[in-house]
Order: sequence, then structure tokens, then C-alpha cells
Amino acid sequence: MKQMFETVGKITYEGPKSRNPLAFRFYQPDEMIGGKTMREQLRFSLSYWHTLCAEGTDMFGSGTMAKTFGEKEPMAVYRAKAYAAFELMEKLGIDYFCFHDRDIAPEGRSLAETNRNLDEITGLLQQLMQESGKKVLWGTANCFGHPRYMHGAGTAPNADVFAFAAAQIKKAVEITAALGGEGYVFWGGREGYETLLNTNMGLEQDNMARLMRMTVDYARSIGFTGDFYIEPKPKEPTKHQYDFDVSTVLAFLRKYGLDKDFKMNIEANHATLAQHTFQHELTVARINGVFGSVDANQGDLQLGWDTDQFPTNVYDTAMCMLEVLRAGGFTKGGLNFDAKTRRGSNTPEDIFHAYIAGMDAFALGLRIAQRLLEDGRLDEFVAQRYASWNSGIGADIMAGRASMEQLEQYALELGEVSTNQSGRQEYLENIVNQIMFGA
Ligand code: XLS
Ligand code: CA
Ligand code: CA
Repeated sequence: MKQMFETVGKITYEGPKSRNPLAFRFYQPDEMIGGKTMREQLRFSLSYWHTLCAEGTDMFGSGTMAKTFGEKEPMAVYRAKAYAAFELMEKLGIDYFCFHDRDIAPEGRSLAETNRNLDEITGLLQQLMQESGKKVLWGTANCFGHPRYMHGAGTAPNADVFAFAAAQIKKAVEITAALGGEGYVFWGGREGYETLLNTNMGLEQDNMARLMRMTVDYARSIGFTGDFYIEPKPKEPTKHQYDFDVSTVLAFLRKYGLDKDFKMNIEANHATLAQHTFQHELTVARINGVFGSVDANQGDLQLGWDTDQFPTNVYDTAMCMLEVLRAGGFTKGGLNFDAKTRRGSNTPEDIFHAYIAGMDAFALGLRIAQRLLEDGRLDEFVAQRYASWNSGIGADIMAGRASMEQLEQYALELGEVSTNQSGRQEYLENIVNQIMFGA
């Protein structure tokens, strides 16, 4: 078969001292860490939209990288994208991919024609998956790109738009199921508002919940066994998105009785846009039992938008993997590189450099997170900090044995709190640095 990335061969592990840019320095797929291989712990996934479709356009200029792979006719272009995707996954040793319906096949002149295009490419993907053993981490529907979705899809003021979105999602779920996808994502691309002057927020949110309930019920009825995720994001493209952050989404799910059906797909760049750390969003998901999957990227803290950069900040990948390990590791989720090379990094080799950088950054993060857990000082400190809840008045409060009157009596007898200990933030930060950089 014709290779799309002829200049690059299979990427292998060469160790931290290697100066070969097309090799892993830290990601050794079969190395055991925390009871699993790195490959099983990290469950890396390629994002079809950035890697096979995004051409480096921005508001000021057209594309700097062609993603037509030498083809002209639309279906031929999309067949070529599929071959290119599998070549990349093979060469990088990535086991999974994620896609939107509109990433894998072109829109036709009608919904029926679009669906026929999807069926044809789905057949090709099935064949390539069978040959290579690659799998789908999750699928989703692009209900934000087409002009018909300019006011939203599930939250559109026009019921015809809702019907169109439902039809599109039905098909996307069918394809995801046919490809054995382990998950299905809802990301509220335009599910939000620009101004409350023209918006019925209550109706819009009720409708979004209706669409999600219908999707889950339909998917289960056709035998889809994967997880459903919501991916929070506070803004962009709309001024305000309804899936703002993990806490907001949790309240939404609970209001509509959807909390048993959905987990979170947490993206690093979306966390920081919501003024949270990546670790914060992961922790909120973990403590509420809705941790699912991760969109692995990073933003730029000087910029107020979603830059979708490949993750290279090892401190952040370490804190992410610490939360993933604390959550018991990935089950059906994984690390999807929802990331693109910069507009100025426009050669095929740059795609490899970018994925290698992201995979090595997460390999380092995993190693550090496991060492932090084995070292035990962080967990031990936290356990000590909350030790007053293990006995005495703390244990009574937790067991529901202490009334307000008894607490008042207790405080009166105590006179004053005498044992408020230091939070030792700097001491703990220094332990993290020691674990990261100590021999
Ligand atoms: C956009 C989102 C999107 C979702 C899938 O900001 O990250 O790509 O991951 O629709
Ligand atoms: Ca994402
Ligand atoms: Ca993003």
C-alpha cells in the first residue's frame, strides 16, 4: 500500500539519552508500571479531526498543511485520510482513535447521501481495524460545524434543527457501535447562548436532556455497550456553554436523572478556560464517581482561547496521571490527543514530533505519579491532616451522632481550637519536585 508518511518509519523506544527526534525517550509500551503495562495504563488515542482534517487555518489565514493526501474527489480524499490514520497509528504504536462523523466522511447533498458516504467509509474503517487491531475509543457527532446549527443543535430554538441533530446523532451512534467503540461523547459545541435577551435557557436545557435520554435509550436498544461521556467546556464557540465545567454538568445530569448514564471526558484546555486546573476537574469527577476519559492537550495561559496544543508540561501530566491512578485507572476511557500541531509546524514530520512529545510527556507523568503514590508522603500527609475525623468528636459527627446542642457544649468546654496545624504547601511542593527530579 502507498505510504503517506514515507519519510518516517516505526517509532521505537530508545531511552532518555537518545538524540533521535523520531524515537520515544520515556514511553516504553511494555514496561510495567503500577501493575499494568504503560500501554494499558495510558490507552493513547489519535484524534481524527486534528490529525487528518485540520489544515492549520486561523481567522487570519488559510491552511498551511494539506490533508487531502494527493486526492481530489471528496470520497477519495476521505478514503486516503483513513489509510493515513492507520499508517500513523501503526508507526506511533497508538491503539485507539476518536472521531466525529464529519471527520471520516464528507457531507453529501442530502442527509441520505451523507449517510451513504458514512456507511462506505465505515466499511473501510472496519476492514483497516480488522487488519491492524486498532480500536475506537469514542465516536461523536459534529453538530456544530454546519450553518443549520448556528443557534445550537439539541438546544436550538427551532424544532426542525433538533430533529436534524437527532437524526445525525442516531447515525453517529450506529457507526460508533458498528466499529465497536468503547465510548460516545457529547460535547456541546453550540449548546449555549450568545445573549440571554433572545434565549429561553430553561427550555433549551430541558431539550438537551431529552436528546441525551433518547440517545442513550436508542444506543442501548441497538446493543451499544460503551460508556457515554459529556465533555465540559465553558465557552467557545458560544459565549456561554451549558456544559461549563464538571460541577455544572453534574448538576445538569442529576436534575434530569442522567447521572447514572454519563461520565466525564475531561479536556485539559477546557479546564483552564473554566479557570480551573486540569487536576481540579479530574478530582471533581473522581470524587463524584463520574471519571471517564481524558482529552490530553494543553492551552496557553496567556491566551484566552482553546489552543489545543500537544501536552508537554510534565507537571500537569503528572498531576493528571495521579488522579487517573487514584480513580483506579482507565476502564473504557483513555488519553485522546485532542491536539494539533501549530500552524507554523506544517510538515508531516511535525505530526510525529507532536505525538511523540505528547506520549513521552504522559509516560513521564505516569512514572512520576506512580512514584508519588509509592513514596506515600503526600497521601500520608493528607491522612494526618484529617486524622481528627477518625476518633472523638470527628467520628461522632461523621456517624451522625452529634447534635447541634452537643457540638455547642463541646465547643464551650474546649474553650478554643488549639491544634490547627500547618498546611505545609511548600513542603509538599518540594516533595513533588524531589520525586520528579531526584535520582
Ligand atoms: C472542542 C472539543 C471537541 C470535542 C469533540 O473544543 O474539544 O473537539 O472533543 O467534539
Ligand atoms: Ca475535546
Ligand atoms: Ca479543545
